[in-house]
Amino acid sequence: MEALIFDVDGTLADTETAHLHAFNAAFAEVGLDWYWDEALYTRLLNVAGGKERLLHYWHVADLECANGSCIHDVIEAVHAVKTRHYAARVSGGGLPLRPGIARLMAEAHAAGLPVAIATTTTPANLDALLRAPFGPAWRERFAAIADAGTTQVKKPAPDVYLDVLRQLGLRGANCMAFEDSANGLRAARAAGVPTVVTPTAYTAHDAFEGALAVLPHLGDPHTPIASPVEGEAPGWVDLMTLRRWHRHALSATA
Ligand code: XBP
Ligand code: MG
Repeated sequence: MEALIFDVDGTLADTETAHLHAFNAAFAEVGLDWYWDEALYTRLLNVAGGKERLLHYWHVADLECANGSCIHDVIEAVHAVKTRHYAARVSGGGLPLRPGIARLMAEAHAAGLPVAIATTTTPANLDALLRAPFGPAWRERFAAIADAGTTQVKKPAPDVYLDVLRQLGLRGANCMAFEDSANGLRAARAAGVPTVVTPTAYTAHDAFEGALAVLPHLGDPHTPIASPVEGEAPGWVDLMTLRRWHRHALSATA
């Protein structure tokens, strides 16, 4: 196992409620009488990418528009306002990392194991979320980053994972991915990356066949998880566990 590749939204942190509130704040600010509740947003999350999600909602809601160009302009404008609201909500440490993330990244750093990010979210969201836990130089923690600024085609397409693998100079099979959603799992698997899934309430209903493991989160000494293996003590996922799971995954495909 030569690198860890993390998704962001739902994986590094449980961010989608903050995204939802930011979308609704943007609708109100621009004067759109739209409101997304959690049930609708959970369904809309099947479309990765905030701009793509807005366009999907526009078509599903069969909304009027003078001509095709206005849809594009409205979506760009609404999404820029939404990104400002999201950054305001999560910057300054408003949203903690999920259990095990900081610990696993520290273990990887101590072991000299590269850590990367493969996300469909907007670059500005990364800075707002990661500046607090990792400091202003947070980008130095990551050997490679692919996001909506570097890669146009969103998950479940593998593009962000292929971009990260190209930057790392590694094969997908030699890495480990961490995701929260079916779209993310499909993207990582399409790039050949063995994947551990830690769903959130928004994605708990997704289907995760092909995942190496599906866990409530990665755990920590103070927030242990029930062991994924019957009879093993509750605990947390550390590098040794991941290397063991990765070896099993490689031998299963050999
Ligand atoms: C999840 C997404 C993003 C966020 C909203 O990204 O699909 O679109 O929901 O962020 P990840 P934007 O791949 O990290 O799970 O509005 O910036 O797209
Ligand atoms: Mg995600």
